[in-house]
Amino acid sequence: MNDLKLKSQRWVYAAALSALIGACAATPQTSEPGASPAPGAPGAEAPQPQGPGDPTGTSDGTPYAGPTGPFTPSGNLSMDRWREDFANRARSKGENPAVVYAILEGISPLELYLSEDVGVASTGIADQAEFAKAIWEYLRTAVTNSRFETGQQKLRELSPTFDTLEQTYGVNREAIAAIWAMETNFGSYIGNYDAANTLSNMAVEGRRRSFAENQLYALMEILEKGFADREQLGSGWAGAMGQTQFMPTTYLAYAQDYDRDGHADIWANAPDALASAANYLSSSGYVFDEPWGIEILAPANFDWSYADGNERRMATWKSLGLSPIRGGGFDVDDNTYAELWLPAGAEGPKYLLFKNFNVFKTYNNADSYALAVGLLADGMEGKYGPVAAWPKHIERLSTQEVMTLQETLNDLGFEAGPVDGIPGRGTKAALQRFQKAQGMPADGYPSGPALDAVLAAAGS
Ligand SMILES: [Ca+2]
Repeated sequence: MNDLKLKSQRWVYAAALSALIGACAATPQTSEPGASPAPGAPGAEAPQPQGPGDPTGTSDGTPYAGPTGPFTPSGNLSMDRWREDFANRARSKGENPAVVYAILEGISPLELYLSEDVGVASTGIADQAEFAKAIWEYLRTAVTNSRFETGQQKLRELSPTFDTLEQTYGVNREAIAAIWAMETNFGSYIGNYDAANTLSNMAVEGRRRSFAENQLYALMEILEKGFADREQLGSGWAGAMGQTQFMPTTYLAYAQDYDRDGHADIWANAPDALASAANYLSSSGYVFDEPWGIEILAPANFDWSYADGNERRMATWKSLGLSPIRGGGFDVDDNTYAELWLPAGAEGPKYLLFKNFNVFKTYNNADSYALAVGLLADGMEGKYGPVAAWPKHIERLSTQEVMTLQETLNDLGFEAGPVDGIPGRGTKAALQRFQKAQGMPADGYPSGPALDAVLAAAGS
């Protein structure tokens, strides 16, 4: 923009108009599902994305037909009341009564959501592995030799499919395969819940009712448009469907019918599922051939307060003395932005993270999940990590101790934010400010020694 400001306003307008006309003339509508570019036009060689299905192309286009009621009682009064009310609202919104019936008939209470015992109902929902375990414990079950081997085998078996996916969506094959591994262990475990049932349970449970009802509307649309059959709509316990674990709204927005049989079958058809994941990653901003992260070494006495969540140009990181732990130089442009991240403090593995790391997090918003995806993708290329050892010898903090840390940092004026026992970015930043003020390595790692130092400074 600075360059443009030097030119006259008229020139800018003329250039923009000419660029726009040029773009319209030369570029086919490559993002339009099913569009075919003119022969010889740029992009004519690249395969075209294909949306969730083409009901008018392969089905006869008639509306979904079937019984419209009455519902069989579910055995749970709250569920029956909610269903009557929701079905009425859906029909008055114009949903096809046969579709409403097909989605909501046969639902039944799941202990996971509707147990009388609060302890049962909250387990699994609140206590997600990504947050409860040490990161190396999480990675030990997520990033395994068996997944590297299966991944390499799948990449060989489906090599032409992955070629097409890279060309069409601009997402590296190992990244797609790593997501596939994380979500359903390469399609071997797609969950044995019925999506409509688990989402109905979520709606009745109530905390996420409007979310669950929106997902149920999306299921109705999938059925109405003939993208999938009623029996296909299986999911995991939270309603995520198929080999790439798409919520119904995500399916409608991103699912792809790779083999063009009229249905985006993310459940049984691996290429459809992989194209869907690639389309989602691509739409989330994936940068082809850019690393998700590079494990680094830093010079002695490096100021770890640079690990503050801010992105800086590679030129800056190089000038600060960071280098790849595997040796050689960074194979990334100096103007590319990266964030310095210490998943387990200055004594553990340390990474420069690039845009693709955050793209992985659009799938599951946990740093540990994105790290697992990245490590799996690298391992499928024979590049195993992390190179540095995890600092298992440093005492980790319990939830109660994290709360003490947060409370004490707040008392000392370092503003750790809410005292919730979760050592998030706010807690780490506050600890870094404390460490820096004390002349300690400012890595923000909420460890036993860090808590001791904070308590000592508070005189307690
Ligand atoms: Ca298909």
